Amino acid sequence: MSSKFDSNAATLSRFVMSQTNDHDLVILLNALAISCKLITSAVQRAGVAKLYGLAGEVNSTGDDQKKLDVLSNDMMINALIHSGVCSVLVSEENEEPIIVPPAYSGKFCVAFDPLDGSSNIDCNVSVGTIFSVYERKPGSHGSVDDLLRSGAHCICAGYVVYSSAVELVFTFRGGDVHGFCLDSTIGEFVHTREKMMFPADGGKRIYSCNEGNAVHWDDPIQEAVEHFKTAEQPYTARYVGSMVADIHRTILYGGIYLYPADAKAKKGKLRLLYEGIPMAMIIEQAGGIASTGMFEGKIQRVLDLTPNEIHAKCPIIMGGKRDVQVVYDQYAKHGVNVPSL
Ligand code: AFP
Repeated sequence: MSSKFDSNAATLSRFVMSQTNDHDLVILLNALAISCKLITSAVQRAGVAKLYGLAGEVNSTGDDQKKLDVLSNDMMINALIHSGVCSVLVSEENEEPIIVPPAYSGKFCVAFDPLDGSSNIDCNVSVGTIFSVYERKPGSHGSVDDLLRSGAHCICAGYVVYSSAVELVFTFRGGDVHGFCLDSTIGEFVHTREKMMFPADGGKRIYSCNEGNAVHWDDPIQEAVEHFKTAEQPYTARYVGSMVADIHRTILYGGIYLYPADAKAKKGKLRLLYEGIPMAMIIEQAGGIASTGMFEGKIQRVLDLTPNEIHAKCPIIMGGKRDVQVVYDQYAKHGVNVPSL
């Protein structure tokens, strides 16, 4: 019988329970989903609830904190601590790691950017949440060392984009990438995209970067972007300035996203633990490439990097093979050893 009501809703919780026997992991993803629903409510009511503007503090990155940054951070921290399954939390908004009190402590360590793209908040442009999950090392009671490990140790990663729809995208290590839209009528994330994959042919020809930094880029990056603009089939420029929105579009439509190292920011801008690693895991498991471009003397895979501190940065070149190859070709012309794709 057709009906506008779903009598068999494929919710996020149901999906997670079907994928793992680890009850603590189910609880963790439930806590993450709840925090993202709370953040959705705050983002959607930002205007009427007078949540635009600055909170008056500066975060770990040196950026001015917005009121919504602070509120979203509190929402995530409270939900994760009270889940009882986390021992260490790292947030973009907190200089120091948060060690969960023993009464609530559990086996997971979570790094997150509660509200990425917050400079877009006050004009209602898409923002997002990004998270990566690690398990404590055997014998550890929870310390930053549990998180200062390469992307190979990340067990699960995801992001939520708060936009015309609210969508949570996540993957378990080695698994497929799935998308879940928030159905506001039932307050649940519902499975809407199965096995998300980059368009096989590279998809739309889109390049996405902050070209205001172009004078600081190295020659191969400048030449790659020039190639995108002057190719026989020229590319279109799209740049939201919220990594979540730019990466979400790149996975769905195709193209390439670049935030490279440059002469003024030798490690790039983006943060490894809660931007680079989770997005790299999602990108690779959706069939894309997640590279650093030239970083510390060589071209590396983002997931091979090990952060030396919780807010470590990394350059990012992410996209489909067709377009990352263009960047690698420019490096090869300059005599750099490039990985084969
Ligand atoms: P904000 O949260 O300070 O807006 O930074 C967002 C971000 O970390 C990432 O989401 C964007 O892709 C990138 O920075 C934009 O940086 P630029 O403003 O330098 O282009």
